[in-house]
Amino acid sequence: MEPTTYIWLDGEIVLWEDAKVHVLTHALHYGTGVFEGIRAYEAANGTAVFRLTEHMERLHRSAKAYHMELDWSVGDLTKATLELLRANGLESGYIRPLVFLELGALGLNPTNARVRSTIVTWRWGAYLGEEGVRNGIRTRVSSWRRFSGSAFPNAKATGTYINSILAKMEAVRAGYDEAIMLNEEGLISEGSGENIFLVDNGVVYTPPIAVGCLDGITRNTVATLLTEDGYEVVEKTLTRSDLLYCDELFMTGTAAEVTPIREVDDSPVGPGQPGPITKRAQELFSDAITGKLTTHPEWLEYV
Ligand code: PPE
Repeated sequence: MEPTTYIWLDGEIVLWEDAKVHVLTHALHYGTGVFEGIRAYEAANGTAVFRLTEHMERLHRSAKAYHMELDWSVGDLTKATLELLRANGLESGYIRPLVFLELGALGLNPTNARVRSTIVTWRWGAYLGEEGVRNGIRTRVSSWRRFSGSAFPNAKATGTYINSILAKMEAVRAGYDEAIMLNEEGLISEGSGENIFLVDNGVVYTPPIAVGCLDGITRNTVATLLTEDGYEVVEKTLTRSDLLYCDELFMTGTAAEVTPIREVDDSPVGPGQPGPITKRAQELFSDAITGKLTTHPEWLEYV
């Protein structure tokens, strides 16, 4: 990762190398942090952050799930993000807000731990590779189940990502690009850091949030754009065999954007290359993030 000059830390803009924490930070020991992933793009009228307010609202919801009291409102955090992007002179990039428990408590009762907040920005290219975005990625169904009943699956908490990391490492070590995770009941949930969509006979499907996948903002964006473009988009529980017999599959996420899946468990998806609806989703998404699409001006917050 290429460092930028500044980091926002508890209300101040500090130098990148000065944003440090103590080794007794509660979050290091027990994973007590909540975070977001956001992207800024070069849009029609300059640099704009995509659905910034909604990401910061989700950060607040994640914090609530773990009883973390934030010192900063959604408005404070959006303002801080825009200031930081300006300070770093980034015309596009990835934004990582993180709220975590620091000193004041060790052991499993974090009541007295100080809540700290930071925002970091840096340049981050295609999450699953440029090649993956163009031609699709190779995936396997993970032997690890996406937890759904043992923590809040819809809160982006750092500790729970150990589950996704196991799935990602297993997939990559076996030579695949990404894992597809089933929930504890064996239904399709999502990727290690992406939601999943399936196309069958011209209809677009994605698992409902109730299976335990993240309420993805890109998921919502793509479902909205495809619906407005005339496609039928349906939330439906999906099984492993649906992956095998469908026409198209793709993943969505802030980092992954819209990435086609060309293979599941060594079987090609459809003809083994990105299908027309996947490509349409990529096109619509690209128009939305760059401001070419005029129907959702509320999604872009300009720096
Ligand atoms: N599911 C999971 C488990 C997930 O982590 C993400 C985002 C999504 C779905 C998609 O959500 P959204 O970004 O709101 O569309 N994963 C973030 C972190 C990736 C990472 O490696 O860290 C991201 O895409 O920024």
